[in-house]
Amino acid sequence: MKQHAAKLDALLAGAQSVLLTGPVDPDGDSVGACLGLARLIRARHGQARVAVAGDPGLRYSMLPDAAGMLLDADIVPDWNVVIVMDGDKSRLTLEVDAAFKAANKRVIVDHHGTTTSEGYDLAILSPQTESTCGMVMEILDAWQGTLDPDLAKLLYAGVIFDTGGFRYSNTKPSTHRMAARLLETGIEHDLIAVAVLMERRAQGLQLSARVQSNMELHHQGRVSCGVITQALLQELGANSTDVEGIVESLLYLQGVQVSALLTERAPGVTKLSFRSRGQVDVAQLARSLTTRGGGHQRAAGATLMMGLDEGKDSVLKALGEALNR
Ligand SMILES: [Mn+2]
Repeated sequence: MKQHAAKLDALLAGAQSVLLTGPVDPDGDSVGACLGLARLIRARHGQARVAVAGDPGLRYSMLPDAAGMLLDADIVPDWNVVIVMDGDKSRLTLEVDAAFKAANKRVIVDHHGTTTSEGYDLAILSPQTESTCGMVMEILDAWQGTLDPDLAKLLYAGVIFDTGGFRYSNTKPSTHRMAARLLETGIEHDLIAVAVLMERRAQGLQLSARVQSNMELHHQGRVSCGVITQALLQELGANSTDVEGIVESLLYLQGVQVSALLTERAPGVTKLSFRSRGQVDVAQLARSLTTRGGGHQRAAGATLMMGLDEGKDSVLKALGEALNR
């Protein structure tokens, strides 16, 4: 990481403007990593205008600096450097993608195994790190920056999101060592855990109940599948943040190896989320369905340019083949 951090430092020297961004529908790790690295860059490259693109939603609005994030409508393609974090450029929103393409320098900082360095001036990739926030911690150390409580809150949000509160297989001794350093700054970590992992809107609980009661089991009970239509979202007054956590709730059923959740985005556009217990590499599976897919071995997603029924058929077919391999 030291060499990469030095390269990033050199690339940022003299930059007038830096835009950091995660993928569409940013999660706790991408919000924490973007806001965290933005703080480091502001402290080190004071000449630059630094901003983070994305909608923090209700869940992350309590994090430091979240109120200053730029919504898509406010993004003009006039940034010297665009840094994509925690998900590759295929998952940018239209407005951010325009800024990315217009930038002088393009950077990726990511831990997703399906992300490649192609199309970037600098690629900092670390699939072995549990979270992109863990990578920001390494950049902090390489730059000999200061870990203050606000930065610690941001990085803690990311590390607990991506490890499911230190429960997933990606949790390592280094993850706990990082968490210990974050807690030593005196942050109220329990409040971050409630906001990031536990609290939800009533609409989200109702949505979860409806998806669970209509869940289907396939392939001898090894696959659970849930479906969310636009009509259901409208009926409950639910939005995309209310969908968080539902695909996990379908995974830990006895016998289930993979859970799949299909959400209707628009007519002919379906968002797919996968979770796996490890037997099936769902990042590869998502990528095999579309180039707009990828993620981690046990947590992945894709945008399918097809309706819900067609999407479900192709997902179940691919899962059947993967399970019988
Ligand atoms: Mn991540």
